[in-house]
Amino acid sequence: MSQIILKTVKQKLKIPNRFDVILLNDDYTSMEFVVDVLRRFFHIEFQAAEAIMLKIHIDGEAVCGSYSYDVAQTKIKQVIGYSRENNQPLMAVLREIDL
Ligand code: TYC
Repeated sequence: MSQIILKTVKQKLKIPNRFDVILLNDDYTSMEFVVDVLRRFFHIEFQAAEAIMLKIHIDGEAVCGSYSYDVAQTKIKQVIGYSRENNQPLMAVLREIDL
């Protein structure tokens, strides 16, 4: 007797990982410079950039945007490169978002 075997193939759809880019506070980077960075690399308007900068100043850090891994890494390189060119110690890090 012939048999028909039905197989269900589970499609694994992987949700792409997202990463927060976080700026860290320090005692030396000027507030104006951080606002410039937020506008230049994260396309945040002036008032929102000022609010985020102050949040970093008070809390020690703030999320500036969330991106795919490659874009997040590029943002961090851009921020750190631009900061060093301008003799500022500003640091940016990446954190994976739990989805
Ligand atoms: N704490 C800095 C100061 O008082 C300002 C600052 C804000 C530095 C945010 C870094 O990511 C930063 N000049």
